[in-house]
Amino acid sequence: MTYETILVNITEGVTTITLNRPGSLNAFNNQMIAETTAAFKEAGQEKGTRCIVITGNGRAFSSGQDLKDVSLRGENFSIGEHLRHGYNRLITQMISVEKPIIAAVNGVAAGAGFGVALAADLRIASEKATFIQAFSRIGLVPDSATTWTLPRLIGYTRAYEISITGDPVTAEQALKWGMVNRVAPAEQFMEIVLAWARRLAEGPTLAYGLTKRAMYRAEGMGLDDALAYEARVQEIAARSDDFREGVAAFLEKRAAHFKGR
Ligand code: LHQ
Repeated sequence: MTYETILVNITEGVTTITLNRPGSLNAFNNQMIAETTAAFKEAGQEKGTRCIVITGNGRAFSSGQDLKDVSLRGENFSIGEHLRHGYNRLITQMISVEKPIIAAVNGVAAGAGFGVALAADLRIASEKATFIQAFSRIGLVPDSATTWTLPRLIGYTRAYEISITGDPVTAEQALKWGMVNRVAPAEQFMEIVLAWARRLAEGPTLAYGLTKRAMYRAEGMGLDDALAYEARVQEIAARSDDFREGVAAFLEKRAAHFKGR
C-alpha cells in the first residue's frame, strides 16, 4: 500500500513507520491516523517483519491531534466519534499486533502522540525528547488510551499530576519513572534504535508475540486464569521451530538461529 502522511521502510526484519508531517510536528490528521493504523496492520501480517519501529520525521515524534484540522470541523464535529473511528482503532491495532513495537521517541510526544508512544511495547527516547499530556492544556481529558496505559506504567499519582498540569516530562525523568526503557544520544539515535530492533527481529519472535498477548490478557485476570493462559500459550510456543532450535543450540553450545516460527 502507498501512503502520503507516513513513510514505511522494511529492512532486515524491521518495519519502520515514520510519521511524516514535520511542518506540524507530525500532528495527526484523519489521513495519518488511518494510514498509521493500516501500516501497523500490514506490518503485523507481513511475514518478513519481526519487529516494528514507530518514529517521527524532523524534530518531533508527534504533537498529537492536528488542532488546525479540528478547528475547521465546525460545531457538529463529534470528538467521541472521532476517537471511536480513529485513535481507538489505531491503539487497539497496535496492541493486537503480535510483534514487538518500539516507539523511538525522537522529540516531543504530546497528546495522542504520547498515547501512541505508550501503546508501543518498548520505548527508547532521544535525550531531547519530552512527553506532554497536552489534553488538559486545551480543556480536554486524556484519550488515546493514556488513562489506561499511563497509570499502569508510572502509577496513578504521577499519571494524574502530569495529566492535569500538562507539564512536560523529560527523557531523563521518563527513564527514572520507568516510562521508557532507554534514553539515547540524539546524534546516534536512529542507529541505536535500529540496532536494538534488529536484535529483537533475530529473536524467537513468535514467543515475543505470545508474551505480549499473554501479558495483556493477564491484566484482566486473577492468578488461576493467568496460570491457565500461560499453559495454553506455552503449548503453542513449545510446538515452534524456535523452541527446538533454542534447546538444540543450548545443548550444542552454539548461538541459536531463530526464525520466528
Ligand atoms: C501543530 C500542532 C498540532 C497542528 C504543533 N496541530 N499544528 C483527540 C480528539 C479530538 C480533538 C482533540 O485532540 C485529541 C487528542 C489530542 O492529541 S489533544 C492534544 C493536541 N495537541 C496539543 O495540544 C499540542 C499542541 N502543540 C504544542 O503544544 C506545541 O506545538 C508543542 C509543545 C508540541 C511543541 O512546541 P514548540 O516546540 O514550541 O513548537 P511550535 O508550537 O512552534 O510548533 C511548530 C509548528 O507546528 C507550528 O506551526 P507554524 O506554522 O507556526 O510553524 C505549530 O502550529 C504546529 N503544531 N502542534 N497539534
